[in-house]
Order: sequence, then structure tokens, then C-alpha cells
Amino acid sequence: MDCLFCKIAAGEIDSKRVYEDDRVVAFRDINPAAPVHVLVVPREHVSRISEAGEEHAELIGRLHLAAGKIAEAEGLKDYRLVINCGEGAGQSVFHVHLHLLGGRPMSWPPG
Ligand code: DGP
Repeated sequence: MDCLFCKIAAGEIDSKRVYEDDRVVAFRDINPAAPVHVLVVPREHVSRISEAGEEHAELIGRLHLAAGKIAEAEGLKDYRLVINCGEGAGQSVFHVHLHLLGGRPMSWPPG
């Protein structure tokens, strides 16, 4: 499968990796939208969050728990977690991922 984040998770494409475990990999976004901008990615390919099923419930939880650990390691008390689902919501890489954003004030609603 020709998937950028599968290749990054497999180490076939370089990234600035900040966390990994048996099911999750996290690396710095190439185009950061905040001083800390990390992408938390499952090793398993799921194209978008709306494609996740009951069998992915633990995996989706693991993404969030990993993000919390990374935020703590980055010294973030306040941060935002974002999943874009579909082009209209800003998804550009079709391998589900959690954005961890922090290190600056966050406004609401997001753009
Ligand atoms: P989204 O738009 O929600 O699908 O987020 C995709 C993010 O992936 C976007 O913020 C930019 C980032 N990105 C795209 N290509 C690469 C890459 O080759 N390496 C890294 N580290 N990040 C990438």
C-alpha cells in the first residue's frame, strides 16, 4: 500500500520520532502549526477515523494515551488534540492520526 504514514511508521521514510510502542508511533509534523506539533499514528493502517470499527476501540484509546504521555514529556500542561476526518475537514494524509498541538494560546472555534 502506498501510504506515507505507513512508511514513516515502518521507518522507511525519516521523521523526527518522539514516541513509539508496539501499536503507536509519534513524530513531529513537517509543517508545524504550533511550537509543539506531533502526529500520533497507529502502526495499523486505518484511512480515516470514520473507517474505525469496534475492533479499533483499544487502538483509538492508545493514540490518546500516547498523546498524553508525549504532552507530559514535552512539558505541556495545556494542549489540543485534533483528528481531521475527510478533505473538507482538512485531512490530507489518509492514514488516521491525532494532532497534538501546544506551546501557544489556542483559540476557539478552530478555523
Ligand atoms: P492532516 O491534514 O490532518 O491529514 O494532517 C497531515 C499532516 O501531516 C500535516 O499537518 C502535514 C504532515 N505531513 C505531511 N507529510 C509529512 C511528512 O512527510 N513528514 C511529516 N513529519 N509530516 C508530514
